[in-house]
Amino acid sequence: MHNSEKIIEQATAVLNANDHGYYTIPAANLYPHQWLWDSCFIAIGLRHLDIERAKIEILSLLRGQWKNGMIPHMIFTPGRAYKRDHNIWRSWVSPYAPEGVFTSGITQPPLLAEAIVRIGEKMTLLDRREWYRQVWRPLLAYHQWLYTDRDPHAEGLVLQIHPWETGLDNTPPWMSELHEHLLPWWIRGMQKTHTTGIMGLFRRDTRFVPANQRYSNIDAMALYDAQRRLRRKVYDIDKVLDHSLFAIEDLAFNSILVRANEHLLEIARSIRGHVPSDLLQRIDLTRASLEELWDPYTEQYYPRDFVTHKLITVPSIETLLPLYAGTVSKERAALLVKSIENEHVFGPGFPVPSVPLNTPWFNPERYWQGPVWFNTNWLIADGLRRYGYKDHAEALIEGSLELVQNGHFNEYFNPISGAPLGAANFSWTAALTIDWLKR
Ligand code: 9WN
Repeated sequence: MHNSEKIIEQATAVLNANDHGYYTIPAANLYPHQWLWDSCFIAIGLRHLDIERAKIEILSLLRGQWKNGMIPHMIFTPGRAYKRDHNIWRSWVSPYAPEGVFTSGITQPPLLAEAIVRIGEKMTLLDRREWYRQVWRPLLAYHQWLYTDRDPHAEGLVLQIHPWETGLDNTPPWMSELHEHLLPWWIRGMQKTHTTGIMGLFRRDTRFVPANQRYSNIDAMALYDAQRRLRRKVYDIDKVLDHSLFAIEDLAFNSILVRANEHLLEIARSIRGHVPSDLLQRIDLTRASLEELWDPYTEQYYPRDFVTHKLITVPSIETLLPLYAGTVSKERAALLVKSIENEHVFGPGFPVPSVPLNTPWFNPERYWQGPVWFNTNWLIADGLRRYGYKDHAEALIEGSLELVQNGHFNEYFNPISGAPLGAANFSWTAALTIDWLKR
C-alpha cells in the first residue's frame, strides 16, 4: 500500500473513532463535546470521504445557533455525565439560547462559510445550489450577528470577549493583556503566595495531557474566572462591555472573517441570496479596517484593544493570518512570508510554530505558545497559495505531513523535534491530513 493511502486509512480511523453520529468530537476524554471551528475543519476532511456526512457535521452545528444568530463555540454532548460541563456555561440563562441543547455562550472563529464552500466544491452545480440554499439563512444570520453584536461602533472589526473565542486559548497577545489588566485580586494573591498549585487538583485537562503542555494553573484560573464573569452578565454584550471585561479586536478572528465574508458573497451570488445593504457596507469596511491592525514600526499586524484602540504588539501565529484573509497588499504579504522563511522566527524544523522562536513567550511544548497546529498551517498554506507562493505552501504541507508519518495524529507538535503533543487521535489533525493528501 502506498504510504499516503495508509495515512488516509489511519486518519479515517481517527475520525470514525471520534464520530458521534452527527458530529465529531475533537478527541476522546479531553474534548467530549462539539466545537465550532473543529467541526468546520473536520467537515473539510470529511468531504473527501462522505459528502453527506460532511454536510451533517455542519448542519449539526446549526442546531446550536442562538435566536440572535450566534453560533456557539461549543455544543454539549447530552447526558448526566456532562452535567458539570453544562452547568459551567448554563446557556439557559440567556433568552437567546436555543431550546433542547446546551451550548456555551461565546463563539469561535467564523470558519463556517469556508467549510460550506469547501463541501460545495465537491458537488455538482445543482447539488451545490441546493446545499447553499439549505444553509443560507443561518449563515447570513450568523454574519449579521457578528456585526450587530460585536461591532457596536460600526468600525468594521469585530471584537471578542474571551480568549476561547479566538480558538487560540493561551496565545501570548491575549495572555499578556489578561496578566496586565484583568487578573482578579484573589488570583494575584494566590500568585504571590505560590498557592496556584491547588488549582491542579480541580483541573480535568491535566488528567489527560501533561501539565507542561497545557496552560498554566494561573492562566486556567484566569480563563475560568473570565468565563464566569460572562455568565454573570448572561452573555449580553451590552452588559459585558459596560463592565469593560475583555474586549479585543482579534487579528486571527478578523482575518478569518474577511475571508468568510468573501465566501458568504460567493454563496449569495450562486443562489441569488439577498445580502442586506448594511451588511455589504460592513463587509467592505472590514476589509479596509484590517489594515488598521498594521504596525509600521515592527512591520507586522497585531490584535487591538477595543476600548483604547492600542495595538497589542505581542507576536504570535495571529501575525500570519492576514495571509489567509487575502486582502492585504503583496508587499505586506511578502514581509510575512519572510518571517516564515526565517528559522529564528516562524521557520524552524517543523513549520509553523504558534509563537515565533525569537520572542520570550516561545515554549515548544506549551499549547498555543509554541507548538505547531495543523489548522493554522492549513489556513496559512491556503493563503500562501493564493498569494502565489506555491512552493512555500507545498513545503508547509509536506512539513506538516511529515509530522504524522508515524500515524500519530496529535493535537499539536513540537516545532523543533517534531514530537507529538497534547491529545492523541485529534480529529482536525486527521481531517486536514486527509484534505492535504487528497488535494
Ligand atoms: C476551549 C477543541 C478546542 C479547540 C481550541 C483549543 C481548545 C478548548 C480548551 O480545544 O480549546 O475552547 O479546552 O482549551 O484551543 O482551538 O477548538 O479542540
